[in-house]
Amino acid sequence: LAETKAVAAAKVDARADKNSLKLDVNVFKEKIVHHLRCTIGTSEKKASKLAWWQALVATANELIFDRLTQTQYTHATKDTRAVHYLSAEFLMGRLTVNNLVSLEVYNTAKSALQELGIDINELCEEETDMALGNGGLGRLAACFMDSLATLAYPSVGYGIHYENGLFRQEIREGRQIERPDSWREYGCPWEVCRPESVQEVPIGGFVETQTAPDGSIRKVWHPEHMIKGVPWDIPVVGFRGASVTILRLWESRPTESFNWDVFNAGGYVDAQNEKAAVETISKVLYPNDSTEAGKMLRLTQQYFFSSCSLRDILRRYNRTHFHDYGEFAKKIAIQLNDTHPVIAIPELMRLLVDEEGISWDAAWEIVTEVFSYTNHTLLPEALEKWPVYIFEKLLPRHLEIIYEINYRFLNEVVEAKWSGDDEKKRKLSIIEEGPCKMVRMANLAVIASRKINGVAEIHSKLVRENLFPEFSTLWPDRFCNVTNGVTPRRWMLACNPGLAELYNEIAGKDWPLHLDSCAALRPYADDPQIQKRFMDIKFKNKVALAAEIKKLCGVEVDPHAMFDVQIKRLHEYKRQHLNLLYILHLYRKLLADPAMRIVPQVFIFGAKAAPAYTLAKNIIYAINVIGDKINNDYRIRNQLKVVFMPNYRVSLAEKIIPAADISEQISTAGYEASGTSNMKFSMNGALTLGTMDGANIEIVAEAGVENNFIFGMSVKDVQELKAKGYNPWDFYNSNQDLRAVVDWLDSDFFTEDRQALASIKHSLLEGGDPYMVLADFASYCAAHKRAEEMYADKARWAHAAIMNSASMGKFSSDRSIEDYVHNIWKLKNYEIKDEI
Ligand code: F58
Repeated sequence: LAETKAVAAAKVDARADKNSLKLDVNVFKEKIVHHLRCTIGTSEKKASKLAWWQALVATANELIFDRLTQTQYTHATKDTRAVHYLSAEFLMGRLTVNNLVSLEVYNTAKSALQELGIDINELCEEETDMALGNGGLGRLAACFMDSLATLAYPSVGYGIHYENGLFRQEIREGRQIERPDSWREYGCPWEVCRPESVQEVPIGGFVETQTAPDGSIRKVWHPEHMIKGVPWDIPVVGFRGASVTILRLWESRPTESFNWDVFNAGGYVDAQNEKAAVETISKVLYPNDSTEAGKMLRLTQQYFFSSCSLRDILRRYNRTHFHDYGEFAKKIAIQLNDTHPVIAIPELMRLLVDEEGISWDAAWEIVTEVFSYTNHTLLPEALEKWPVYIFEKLLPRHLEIIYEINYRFLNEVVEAKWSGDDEKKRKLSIIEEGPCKMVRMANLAVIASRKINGVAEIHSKLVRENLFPEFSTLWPDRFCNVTNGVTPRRWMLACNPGLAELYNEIAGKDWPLHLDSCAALRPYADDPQIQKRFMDIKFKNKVALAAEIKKLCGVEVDPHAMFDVQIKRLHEYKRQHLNLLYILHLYRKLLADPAMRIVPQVFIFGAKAAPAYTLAKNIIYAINVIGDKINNDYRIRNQLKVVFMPNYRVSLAEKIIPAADISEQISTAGYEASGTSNMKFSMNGALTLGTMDGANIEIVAEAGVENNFIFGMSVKDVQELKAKGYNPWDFYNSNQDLRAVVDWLDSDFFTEDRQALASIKHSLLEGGDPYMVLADFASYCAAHKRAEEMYADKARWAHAAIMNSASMGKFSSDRSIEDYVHNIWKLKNYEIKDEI
């Protein structure tokens, strides 16, 4: 009894301690100083900013780990059904501000630091972004983790613990230079290594067919190597501490036994080589969707993290179900984020059939209940295919399993539907025949998944009708849509405190949990006072961005000018070069008529190009040299500025988006699956200048097409023009303005490296203009003109900005997650009590 009382008393103490840490500035201050001394091992006098930041994180971690334990306790005792989100990318960005805001201690921490003479903003700048992703796909996964934690759904994110995230971009003489991004060179204080959950994964070797005396056949894989997977856990804090979810990232290491054998045999150097080879697996994130290089390594990465994750899932399941797989599909949902983790499908078959001794049919039933697949692109070159010969080398048993899945599918399913139709079989087969036989990962995903979703209405329709028409005839109920969303905690509350305060007043403080409630601002869209308040917030954000531009680019911009922003991966389909052609067009008009006065405009770009994507790099170069020329041309009287902000990443987006007036979303219709920055911009009161593509369509349906600037061909127009035969020369020859700017690229007006800019012209004409830039040019110019006119009418602009911001309820990632939960994952959430 005495002991129980002591334990109870300790619990009460712990709770009181936590609460005071949340509420009391002095306690927070003491904790930071305590961690500075006892966790980081320095003193107030000596501490660097980095050390103070680490001490701040250690203080926050006290609250986070406590909540994590409570979450895990609740889920374990209730034996919950959980979703496992497998993604090769999680673009988490920085965590400090978000975690402090979610824990509701941001203001306490700020005051505590202030009393210690430290500015919290400066400390937060110490944190390196976790750039473990390329763009939208990786950032979506990060937003989903935030929503899963906030909505308290049992869930785990699984990915790769890349040593180097996406490269750091430097701009030298206008050109992109890639530098390594070692985001955790000195450790990352948010992550925890979990040696107790290490996994070992076999790879390579050969498969032996054993025949038992009764004639039955058994397959035995003799792998060549074992790879150790070491898990690193990053806790993801739900808003107001609703729950804490884990993002588990796998790091590859050599197994001790292998190294030891080689070492004993006298092969120290060989052992080191082996170590290096294995460590390479989690070394770098692939930014490349345009070359063949590194294919082996990339497939190895995908298999490595998928296998580690499945083993982890099985281990946890078997703790309570003791290898009885009858409940497996009831407890486990696995979401495949694009085709990158699709190798998990044959791997789960292999684990169940070869290692757990389950029959093929029973295993297939489980697999097809558990997996679902999200498609993020229709671009044929981005649909992954792996050469069969690579599979033979790395994953010989998986290849056999894939053949078996394919055989059964073609002979049972396709044959039943389209008897004798070899053409259908050829098209639907997982294996593509040809000089180099390939494994089509998307076909494998569709054949094995319970649900297949696109990421915006129009995209899901195109997935059904254009990408997988036969599959959707076979299994119409498998196909569905889940429109993307973004977390309002990061993309409004944390990055735009001025706007957050306005919504607190108008919509109440729960708006970050119920974004629909922001609609309360709509009735005020024409109220002069609210308009002024809204636009003052925007102006303040623009002043801050102007300072950042000065710091990073050395260019002076006027915050009164219209800030026109395009930030996203650099790709021809996203058409940064269409934007550039318009800038050239404006510049030309200004030069032609020195008396001309336009709405002053600042064009802001941020983009990384895949290192091997030459044309994309040339577009970056063109933006920089053209910008340089324009920014220094006194003749145009500062009416036009062009800046390329280097090293675009999540933390930079957080500074740019709240300051934007115009959001450029100008992909060729049918190519941008959804887009997610379009949602972030609208939430923060920017107007979309965009095509009817991806989620733009749904955004303007919510915010009003009259409050945005839609232009260009629709998906149908694009299809029709393509069918008719698109000839860019027709547009070039018939539009003088267009011809002038395209020709300007092929001159030495902007640079001596004429070739670089001329390559853009070349792709638009001789190259056939694959993304129909020229076809949309005139309509794009007209949309710009409408935007400039509206910007000159302050009240009309403020109305549109407010209507956009206040109408984005649908695009909270909480809504996306609820859609996944109800239509795909079928989960229940649980209140996490503060009880242990
Ligand atoms: C993006 N895909 C889509 N891929 O382009 C975008 O429309 C969508 O909103 C977003 O996914 C989320 O659904 C994307 O970001 C990549 O980054 C590739 C990953 C593999 C290497 C090449 C880039």
